[in-house]
Amino acid sequence: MSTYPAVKFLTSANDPRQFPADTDVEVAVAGRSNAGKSSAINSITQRKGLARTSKTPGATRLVNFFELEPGRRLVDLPGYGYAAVSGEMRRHWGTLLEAYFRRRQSLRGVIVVMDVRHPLTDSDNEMLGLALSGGVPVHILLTKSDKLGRGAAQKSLAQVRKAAPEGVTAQLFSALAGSGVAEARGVLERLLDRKPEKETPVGPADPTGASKPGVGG
Ligand SMILES: Nc1nc2c(ncn2[C@@H]2O[C@H](COP(=O)(O)OP(=O)(O)O)[C@@H](O)[C@H]2O)c(=O)[nH]1
Ligand SMILES: [Mg+2]
Repeated sequence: MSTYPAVKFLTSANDPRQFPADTDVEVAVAGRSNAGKSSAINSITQRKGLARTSKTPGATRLVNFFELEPGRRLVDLPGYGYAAVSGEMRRHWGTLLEAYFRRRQSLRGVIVVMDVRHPLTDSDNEMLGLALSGGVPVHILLTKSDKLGRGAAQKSLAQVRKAAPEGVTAQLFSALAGSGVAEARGVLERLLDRKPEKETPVGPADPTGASKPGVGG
């Protein structure tokens, strides 16, 4: 049986005003274009077509929100690091990502997907910095591990664990071989269950309600 029998697409946002209501909990998935992010989301949720996979890098420009079950969301962030996009487009993505990490109260953790054969690129390191600036735990999925032999994959994992910022965890993953999927799902569940570091103040945090984005897009 599926862990998320009722998983469904919620909404796509091209602008922070289109983010769904910032209630309950969510985990974001980030990664370079073509790293294997959509494939990882489909494997973890056991839904083949949930997040679209593509052979066209840079195709996903939106923040896509999925509901795993009521009150628990998975967020597919726009892929980064694709050289062919215009400077203007890149600035738009950067602003959207920064807005997301700065305001999302419901964010409980970030999963960063990297190709096991070339992890921790400059843009990956920027993403780790951005994710950590949100004050939430970060977990790295080294995907496409089927592309390497066992020894080489383990070596890449050891190097990433050593080079990644303090507190960041990492694992091997393959959507194709189905390896590391249960481990990743376990991490996702633990992140969603995590209590936020800071106590939420009693009463309305924002009496004007101005920071509450509208539901839907
Ligand atoms: N061999 C292998 N290929 C993969 C794996 N995951 C994704 N891919 C391929 O990599 C390409 C990009 O995958 P996609 O999930 O769309 O990447 P995204 O751009 O990060 O969402 C597609 O051609 C996938 O079939 C994997 O675990 N192993
Ligand atoms: Mg994708």
